[in-house]
Amino acid sequence: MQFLHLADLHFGKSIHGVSLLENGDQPIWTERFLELVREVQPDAVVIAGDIYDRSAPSGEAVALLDSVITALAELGTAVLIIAGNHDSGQRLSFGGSLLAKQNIHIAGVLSPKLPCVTLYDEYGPVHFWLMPYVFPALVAQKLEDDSIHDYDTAVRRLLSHQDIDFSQRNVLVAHQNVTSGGKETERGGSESMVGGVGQVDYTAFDGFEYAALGHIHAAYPVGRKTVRYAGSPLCYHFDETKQPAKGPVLVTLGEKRTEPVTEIKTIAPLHPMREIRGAYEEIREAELRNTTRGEYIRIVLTDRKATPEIRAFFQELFESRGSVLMEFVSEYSPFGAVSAAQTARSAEERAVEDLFMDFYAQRCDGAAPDSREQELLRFAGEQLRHAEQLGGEDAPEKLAAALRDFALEQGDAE
Ligand SMILES: [Mn+2]
Repeated sequence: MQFLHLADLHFGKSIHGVSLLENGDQPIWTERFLELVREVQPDAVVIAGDIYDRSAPSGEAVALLDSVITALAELGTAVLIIAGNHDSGQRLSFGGSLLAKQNIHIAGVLSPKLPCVTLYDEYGPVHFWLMPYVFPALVAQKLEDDSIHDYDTAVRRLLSHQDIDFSQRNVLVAHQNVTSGGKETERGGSESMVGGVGQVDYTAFDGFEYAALGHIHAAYPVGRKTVRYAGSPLCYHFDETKQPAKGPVLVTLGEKRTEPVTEIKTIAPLHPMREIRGAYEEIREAELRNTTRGEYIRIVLTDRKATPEIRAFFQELFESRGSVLMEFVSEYSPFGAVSAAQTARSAEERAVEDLFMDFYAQRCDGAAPDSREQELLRFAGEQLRHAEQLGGEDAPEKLAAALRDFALEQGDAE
């Protein structure tokens, strides 16, 4: 059996004010992805969360997902989708039981018994367990177990609550911060700090043939080859241009007790991202000669300040080539770097933690919050996003109490 594992589509995402939907990046990626599906003809396509960039996606983002799953259904490919921390599980589940009849299975809202989809090949059944993004309070609520306080415990208790026959082949689809031995791994750069709080050790997935993970935007295995992040389909941050290739992972499952084979199938982006670093004159010379078209560009000046005049020059040059100058910064002046207009434009696209980090840096002369403050900040952001999901009118009081407990706990730990 073969399936394509992908994750973190973030349909509707903007980078530096450029909409990846309107500018064609995500629609073209979708076309190229469907070409890949036609070529490979997998039994299933598995999407491990963060389908949309925000919980209330735009009409265009919804239409794009609609076109993908419709095309996959027509190709006869099973589709398995879970909600990530960016998705609204409820919205994603719309029409879920009807779609299931078309072999499109969406796990949006967490239920104590996870949806399990069984597909068959010549070696028998393969059970796909669909676990939408979970956090401790949610699992505690669903399992009516007050003793769950951390992510690792939450995921293990939830899995042990399922009736999984490990003598058969099982695949888990999950969207969590999975680590090996507590070591934080290669982040994509574009995850922001969202959901960065709780680690789940990869050993929680022992027994599964394969764990199809989403959440971290880099593509890599965690702990063992077959617990794996697919990575986001496109680079969402300039730091990610330095990462190894990412893209859908083609997973070939053989018989029970044979190791699955994985292969990364890269899909060329419509607008490749490129960072240019150096002295002004050198960059100017090189770029006047370089006629590459249709790129997303970041310039880092190393020898002078990033003035509006220099910015205007490059902006015009790149625009004439169908490229976009997304970032123009100087290593000399970290705060003159991003223009106020740019910051304002992208503010609503960013996580509250990131906005606060910027605010903090501006107020404290470039200093960053220390690690304890960062943890607190992550925790607060996480709780805010969860408040709606958990419901209840006393959410603000609960948040305040949770923050206080968390701060005390962190203080004790130090
Ligand atoms: Mn995520």
